[in-house]
Amino acid sequence: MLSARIARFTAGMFLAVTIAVGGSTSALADAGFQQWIAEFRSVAIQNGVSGAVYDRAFRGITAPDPEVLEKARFQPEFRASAWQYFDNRVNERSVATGRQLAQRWKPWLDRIEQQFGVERHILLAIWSIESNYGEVLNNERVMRSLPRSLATLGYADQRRAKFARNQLIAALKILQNGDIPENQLTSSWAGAMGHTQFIPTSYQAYAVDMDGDGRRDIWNSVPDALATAANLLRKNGWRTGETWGYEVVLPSGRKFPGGTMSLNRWASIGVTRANGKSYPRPSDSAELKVLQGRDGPAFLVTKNFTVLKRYNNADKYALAVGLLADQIAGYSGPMRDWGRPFEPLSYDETEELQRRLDALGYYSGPIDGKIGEGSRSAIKAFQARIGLSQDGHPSKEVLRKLRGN
Ligand SMILES: [Ca+2]
Repeated sequence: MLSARIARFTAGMFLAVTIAVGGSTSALADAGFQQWIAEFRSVAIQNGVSGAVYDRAFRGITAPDPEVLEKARFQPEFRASAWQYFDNRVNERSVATGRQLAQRWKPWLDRIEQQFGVERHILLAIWSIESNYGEVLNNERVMRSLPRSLATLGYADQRRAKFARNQLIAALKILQNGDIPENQLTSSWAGAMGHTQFIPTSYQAYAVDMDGDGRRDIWNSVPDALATAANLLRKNGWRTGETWGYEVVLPSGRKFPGGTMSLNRWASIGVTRANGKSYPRPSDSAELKVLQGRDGPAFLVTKNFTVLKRYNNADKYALAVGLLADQIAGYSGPMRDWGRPFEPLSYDETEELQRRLDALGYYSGPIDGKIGEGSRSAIKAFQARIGLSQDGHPSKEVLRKLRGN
């Protein structure tokens, strides 16, 4: 999702009226919400949105979206460890699908690379991680009305109110510009739109009409969406033909300096490439990133890594994009695997685990090979029933027990 600010928000500080349930309370909430919409109309008009566009955008919207508030309140019970984050994003399925789509969209990817100077595998990896190559856009549980979602946050989530108001103005201008009809203006609960999950202000800054139909349609046009992502990277300093970084090995028994040094300097203190090759551009400056302690994979990251973080300001995000891009392009890695406290499953086995948990009534979420809160809770419940320790890990052991059940 295209905003570090969103990711850092935590729950809390909601107006109590929106959380309470029950007849009279929800009626109250509706009236307050409708008043908010009525009042924000003049703000929108002051910012150059026509009253007619505003009224069309909010036609039929009378109550806040309770699922948006539910998502806004949700706090993961713990920080995902590195292997959880990467296994859900860089796996056999995301690599294989990326390779298929590289073929299907080759003529457009050729043109986008030519025009923006951003390599196709990076764009495919972003597409995968942002929307599962557009799959998420078909999921009505995930994609919702953008005006309603932003108005809900603006009305009922004090921490996000300013963000939501700014994004709502930008969203209304997208409608006013005719890029997308209002019934197709959908987003995630937090306002991330289309194949590449841009928030409205970033859309305003970077959206591209690549296919030339006169509309910047990142919801329905894959060329528009991928070119928009490429444009963001280019405008933030992407260096054509250069990598995002290198997997390295760390010599034992010493501490390493923070900050950036040339790859030459890193090599001189023993930080060498994991594949044994030399650095192709030894004078480039690079920073050391170790996400899982000394025993996990280590990387020296270069300028393009920081450009990727303009998409989402998290090291693990940029690293997942880089690693997935490399694998789609045919490289392997990382050579040193993420240390997992259990024997991991393949992608297909993870889907099988979810299907079996579903069949036994422990799980009702999507069968998508991604282990989130729902899958973890289901695994824990199953582990509890058969007397295993409840770690919630998608392990070979749990799958064996499920098969024998
Ligand atoms: Ca277009």
